[in-house]
Amino acid sequence: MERGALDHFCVKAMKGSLGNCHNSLMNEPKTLVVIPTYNEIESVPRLISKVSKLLPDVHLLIVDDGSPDGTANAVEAMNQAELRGRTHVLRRKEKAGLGAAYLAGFEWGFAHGYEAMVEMDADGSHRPEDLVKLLKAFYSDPSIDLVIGSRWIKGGSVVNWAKKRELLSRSANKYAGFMLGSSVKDMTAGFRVFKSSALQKIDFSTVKSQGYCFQIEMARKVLAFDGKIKEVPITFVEREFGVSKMNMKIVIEAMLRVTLWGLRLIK
Ligand SMILES: Nc1nc2c(ncn2[C@@H]2O[C@H](COP(=O)(O)OP(=O)(O)OP(=O)(O)O)[C@@H](O)[C@H]2O)c(=O)[nH]1
Ligand SMILES: [Mg+2]
Repeated sequence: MERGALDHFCVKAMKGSLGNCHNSLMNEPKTLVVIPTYNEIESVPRLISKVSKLLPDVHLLIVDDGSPDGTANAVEAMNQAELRGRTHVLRRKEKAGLGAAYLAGFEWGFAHGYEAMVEMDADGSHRPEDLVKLLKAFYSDPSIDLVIGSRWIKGGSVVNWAKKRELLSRSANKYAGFMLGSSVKDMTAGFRVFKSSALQKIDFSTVKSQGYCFQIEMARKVLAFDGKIKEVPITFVEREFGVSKMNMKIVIEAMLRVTLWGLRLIK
């Protein structure tokens, strides 16, 4: 890995000691971890603490859609108390879907000049130790546009998922791969690192998906400009706290759009 690449994040996580950490305060943060939230007050403070301990150089952006449980206030309080301004909260009025929340987060990231933007769920399913792996892969190869944390490649796994849920995800990914002619094994994965300049090639006004189909659509758009995608195995852990926002509407949206894209009935 290049020296510059290592400077993006603390190597403490990889070498296991504070003494091996690069002098993080000397470096401009170049990586923004975007975390959309809706009623994640039990999960997101734990996640923020873990990520910022493991990766002191990254900044975090919580994109909250007016969570009635006070998620945004809790994060702001935490930011003042222990995080010293490394975490930002983008408050949106109402629940408008994962896709819209990410696009707003990316726009914020562009405006603040980050070079890389991470997508990460708030619910603990995406492990901070895997984030270290994703960033390492991303920064080790400047030609990469998108790193996907994959459950469905060798070395990837899911923990505490019902068989039914696993089957749904595996089949959805097989179907998407087949319909879209893509060799990406986990198109629906929501744990990713995008190069900002790659995201800037995408016209956000053409991104229409809201649920996890958003992930398929974004991967598809990267493939459309021949962007380089690398999958890195991760361990996905079922959420411990809070409630899943997955529902039938989200599944149908994905099935429908993938079919229409595959048959070239929509762009
Ligand atoms: N801002 C915002 N965040 C959302 C919205 N819907 C889901 N999220 C967040 O997106 C992330 C993923 O949502 P989950 O409910 O975990 O859905 P999922 O991971 O697809 O499904 P599960 O595996 O069942 O948890 C979590 O951090 C949610 O809080 C939304 O409409 N707006
Ligand atoms: Mg989840």
